[in-house]
Amino acid sequence: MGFTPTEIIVQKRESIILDIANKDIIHAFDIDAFDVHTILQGGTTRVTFTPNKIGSFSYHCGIPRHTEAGIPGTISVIPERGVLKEK
Ligand SMILES: [Cu+2]
Repeated sequence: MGFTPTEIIVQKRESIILDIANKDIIHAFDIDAFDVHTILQGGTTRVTFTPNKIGSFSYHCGIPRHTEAGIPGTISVIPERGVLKEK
């Protein structure tokens, strides 16, 4: 009922590809902040998205009752390389 790792750090506007392995019953991978909602069957599921805002956001399994039982992870989005100050 948790993800490993529990924290990922990415850059804003970077194309993110996550290959998520699920060795358990059906789960989901949800980052509400970026409207990412993917069902994880057994095996590996690829999730792609591009974070468009800076900050700290949580990801979790959105299957009913799993959210409450699970341990959310944190995705930290940092400024793009070469951008010193965000407006
Ligand atoms: Cu789950």
